[in-house]
Amino acid sequence: MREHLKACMQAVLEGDGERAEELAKLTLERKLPLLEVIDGGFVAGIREVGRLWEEGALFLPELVMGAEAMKMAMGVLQPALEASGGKQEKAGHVVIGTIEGDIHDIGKTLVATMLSANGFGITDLGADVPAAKFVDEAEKRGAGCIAVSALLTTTMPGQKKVIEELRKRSLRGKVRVMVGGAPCSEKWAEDIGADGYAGDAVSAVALAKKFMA
Ligand code: B1M
Repeated sequence: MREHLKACMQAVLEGDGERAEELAKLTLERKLPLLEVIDGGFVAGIREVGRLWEEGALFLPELVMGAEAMKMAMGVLQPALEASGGKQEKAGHVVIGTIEGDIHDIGKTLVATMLSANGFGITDLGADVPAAKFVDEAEKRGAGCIAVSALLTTTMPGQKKVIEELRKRSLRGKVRVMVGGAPCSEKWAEDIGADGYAGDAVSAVALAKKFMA
């Protein structure tokens, strides 16, 4: 298992999409624990890419190639991860997306997949989503929760706009707001008046369950 995790991490670090995809397929063939492989292998790889990029040891195209390799692996693993929850009663509906100005969607998609695997109905709006669009969709779907991802310090304030938009439409009491993404924190959630913060996909599921209880 350790060797497999190392290989997954390395494939992302090298921006080798074909190898990442091959390793993801091997993960399924060998019936290895999906979350452990995603977190300890592919996510570890993309975080290391980010660290090296910040240090100036990698260039932007290498960052993009690492992200592409990560996405190719996730393309193979997501259906299996989604199916791993089995058939469950719908736990409620969540509208999820990455806020306007921000195109980071890997973490958000992982959260959406995990929520879906745990019985939540999901409307995934993708990335670069205006605040009003989250609220439009929540209204349309009768969603109990809006989950807003932000990976950039410059786009985090957009999460607050979603809450303001809910207030404007007198929906704040009906829809819970969860925030997440690397620069967010419990304190940030409190500061902007969100209902909660989740640091990873597993805690996002726990928080959504708490909201819907
Ligand atoms: Co960008 N980028 N990037 N990038 N990138 C970061 C975020 C950065 C920290 C890198 C760095 O400097 N070390 C930095 C932000 C600095 C800051 O704001 N302080 C940065 C920057 C600066 C940029 C650009 C501005 C670079 C440039 O163009 N000069 C640019 C911005 C473009 C834009 O959005 N407008 C940019 C572009 C890109 C790529 C396109 C190349 C690519 C994204 C590809 C894609 O997503 N389709 C990319 C990547 C890959 C990264 C890093 C390396 C990895 C992000 C990732 O996918 N992590 C990242 C460094 C890092 O995070 N360490 C970085 C893996 C993922 C599984 O984790 O997203 O944290 P994460 O999600 C976790 C949790 O946070 C949580 O659960 C997930 C699973 O555990 N979570 C939620 C996430 N959303 C949640 C929502 C929830 C609950 C939990 O409910 C609402």
